[in-house]
Amino acid sequence: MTFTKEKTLADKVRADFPILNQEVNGKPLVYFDNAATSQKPLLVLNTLRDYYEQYNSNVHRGAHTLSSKATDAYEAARDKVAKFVNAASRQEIVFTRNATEAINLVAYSWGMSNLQPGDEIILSVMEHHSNLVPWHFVAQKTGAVLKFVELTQEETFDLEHFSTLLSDKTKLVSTVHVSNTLGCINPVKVICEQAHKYGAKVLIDACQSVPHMPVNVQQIDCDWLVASGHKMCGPTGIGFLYGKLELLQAMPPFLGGGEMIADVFLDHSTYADLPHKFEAGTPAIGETIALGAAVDYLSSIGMDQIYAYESELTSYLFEQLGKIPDIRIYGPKPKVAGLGRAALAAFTAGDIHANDLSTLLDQEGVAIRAGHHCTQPLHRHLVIPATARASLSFYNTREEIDVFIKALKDTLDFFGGLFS
Ligand code: 7TS
Repeated sequence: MTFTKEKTLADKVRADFPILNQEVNGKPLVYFDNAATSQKPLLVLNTLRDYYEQYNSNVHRGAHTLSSKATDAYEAARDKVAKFVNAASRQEIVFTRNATEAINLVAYSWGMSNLQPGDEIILSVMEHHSNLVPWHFVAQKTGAVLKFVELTQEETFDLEHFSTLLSDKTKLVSTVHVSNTLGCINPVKVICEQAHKYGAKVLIDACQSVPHMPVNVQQIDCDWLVASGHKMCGPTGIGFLYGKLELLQAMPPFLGGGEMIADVFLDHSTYADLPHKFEAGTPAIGETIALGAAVDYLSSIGMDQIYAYESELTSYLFEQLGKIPDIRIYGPKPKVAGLGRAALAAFTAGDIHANDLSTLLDQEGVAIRAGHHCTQPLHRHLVIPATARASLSFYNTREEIDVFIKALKDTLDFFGGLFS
């Protein structure tokens, strides 16, 4: 009797990602840097090419056929993103260049005009620089005070500490859904519930959750949520801001120019309705349409399926890394924190510098990231200069984890030999 191995999700989708089928330094590529940016399926590549090849034209202005086609496709992408995160209205989705720009939009538009000296903004020590630096600007300009949620023993978001920071002074909580370094999945629904009791607004940085699990803005009940297209199988140069309608309506424009106006006079102007009020100038049209294709692609697989498969990979990755002495992985163990964790592992290996590890792994065709991953304050908090990080996606396999583990062991043996 012959047994046929059941096909994994990666087996089913792998051929959609031609970039994965190549050798790097003479070895088959193992791409484990998905938290930095994901790879793009053919559907997305073809959608981008079709736009430039067949109907490249500016949106919202021309009465000609190509322009109508581009406008329809651009606005259809908004519908797709709205449905993907379950926004109550398509007007609640604003396209931005990336998550960083979306956070800056909220910081400049809402933060600069709503915060007073002594108001408090709660962030956490695990934030990406893009959810820190814009709030530094706001605090410096308005006199608002920044407070930081620390970590539990398991290196997750400390809800107890968070509740001690909340008060009537709290005007904003801005925090990450899934940490790009610790991999923890933060209890964003509870965070919103608690913050709202004090009348504070909540922004969720969903860069590392939207590509890997179902995200439902109405269920979370966040006031804003941001994500980057390039981490969710879409192109670079496109991301989005979700915001509750009334809040976005009350916020002043961020950037001024064409597309965002109703009427312009020499000395003043009136603004377009949402979401155009926040989309000044010619947008990234092809990239937005291709983001719509990425959303179609992810939806056709199903975010539940993606999360379930990636969770299996996470367990296997931890099991294998756990067998190597001197490896210290940061963040919670899979399934220990009750909230699960993302398919990434940031780790140190004894005294070996993360950059040296990643350079030697690259010689084996394995792409991982080394450094502070734009979470310098978190690394300082953990008293480590840098980590090496393997971050996986649904097109990765157990076999690739085996290759990574072997390359890592060989590298550690090499360093062991050097120092013995
Ligand atoms: N927030 C989180 C949680 C992120 O992981 C990143 C990017 C950003 C915000 C910023 O995204 P951008 O598209 O606006 O630049 N994180 C990473 C990373 O982990 N490695 O490279 C980029």
